[in-house]
Amino acid sequence: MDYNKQLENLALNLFKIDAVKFGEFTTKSGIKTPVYFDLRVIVSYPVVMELISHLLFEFLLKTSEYDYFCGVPYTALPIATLLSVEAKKSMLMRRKEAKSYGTKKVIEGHYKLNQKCIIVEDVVTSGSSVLETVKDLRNEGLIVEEAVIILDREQGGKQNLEANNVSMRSLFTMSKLIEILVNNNCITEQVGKEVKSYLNNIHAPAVVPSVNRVNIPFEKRIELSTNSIAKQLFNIMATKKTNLCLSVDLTSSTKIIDLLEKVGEHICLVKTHIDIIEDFSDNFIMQLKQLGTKFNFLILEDRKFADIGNTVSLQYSKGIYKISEWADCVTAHSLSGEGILKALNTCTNTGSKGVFFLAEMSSEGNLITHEYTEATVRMAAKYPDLITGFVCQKKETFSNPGLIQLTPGVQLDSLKDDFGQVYNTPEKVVLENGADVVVVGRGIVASKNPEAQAAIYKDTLWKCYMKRVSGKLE
Ligand code: S5P
Repeated sequence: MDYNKQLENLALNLFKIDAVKFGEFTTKSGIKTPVYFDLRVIVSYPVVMELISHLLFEFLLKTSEYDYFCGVPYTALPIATLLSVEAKKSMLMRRKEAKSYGTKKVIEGHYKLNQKCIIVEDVVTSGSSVLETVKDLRNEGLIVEEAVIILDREQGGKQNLEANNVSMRSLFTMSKLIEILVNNNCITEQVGKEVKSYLNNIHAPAVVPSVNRVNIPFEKRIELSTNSIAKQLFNIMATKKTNLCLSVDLTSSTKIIDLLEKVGEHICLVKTHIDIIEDFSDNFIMQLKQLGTKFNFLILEDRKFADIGNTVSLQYSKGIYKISEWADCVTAHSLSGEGILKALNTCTNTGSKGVFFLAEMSSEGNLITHEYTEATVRMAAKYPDLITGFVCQKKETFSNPGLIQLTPGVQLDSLKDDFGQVYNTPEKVVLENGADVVVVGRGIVASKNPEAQAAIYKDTLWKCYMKRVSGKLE
């Protein structure tokens, strides 16, 4: 039987067993609704349970890659169990309340860090129940990026989940279910119309993205990273106790090397704009790499790739600079699409590489919109081995604790430059805005005593970070 026929069969069964009802009800999110879906009853109907799990497996899960299922308690638990048996994949169980004795575990079952868990849920209205489960699983170091649902009420839940980096697929949307029930004379056209107009008018409130990555110490985030440069950078930060990235925006290679000799001990990362250097040479690269080894910092070439993939692959590996041969990581825009990441990914056969993807910018009047930022974060999720983190300004931008937030536009005092750069203080970017690595350029480079200034930035930023992870925020 084809998908639509089987779906119709399920819809009629659900109606027959009173799992979908029409009248006046209030949902868990406090929304009044003329239609109510109550799947708790399915435990009394094994044939319906089997049909649901079979459809979820056949049509939504067959091509996915994952290690575990976790049902949102309680209604989805039997479905997750059946799926687990059908797919021969383990299941995890989330407790609603942690045990007050013994292990105090929230997640039951055996699991390993960085393995993928798929969420199973019956109905999504706002997505908040799914997100509670996602949060607990992520706190345990599991990767949660997908949810499969029986019914999407189409009231904003899908968008709320996407804002938290969870993509959602469902067997039915509410409109599809209503259409089937009207076509089969289970409900009148009038009831169908009422439900449709209700769906158009009532939306679930937006759910604030979970932001707990900012409370996890760098050393714990090493294990949560899937990109080797992010792992190295977290490690350097934790051991050197610095989250300062120096942007060496100088045009003379000798000046850059002299400066790094002085400040190398204070930084975890150096950020270059290789094309502004007037006396570039291979010798400069050699010296830069030697300093990186001597002081234990990584090199980020801020090339901000933005062209089509083929051009980017040439810009990355050819020309005078041959960036791919020496930069540990690079910056790239998402503007021209996924081709950029594909290109950078294929050129990374020379060892471990990383990309900081530009999701937001610090400059006044930049054209990046909220939608652009969200789409950038979603695009990055497809390249877990390549992406080191995001260049961004806000902690809400992404939630994956294995990725690094790199935030530029920081100075101790000045507010703006003459060309629209907007500065925030170290306190603001680390404590309020969630910056992990903080980029400082002219705040150090243009000061009278860069060495002393770098030490001040390093100490100030590290104190803010320590305060943030200690949880003692006012
Ligand atoms: O949004 C951004 C992204 C970047 S990478 N805003 C930025 O300022 N940058 C870079 O950070 C910019 O190219 C420059 O190299 C550095 C900030 O330098 P500063 O002198 O203003 O601290």
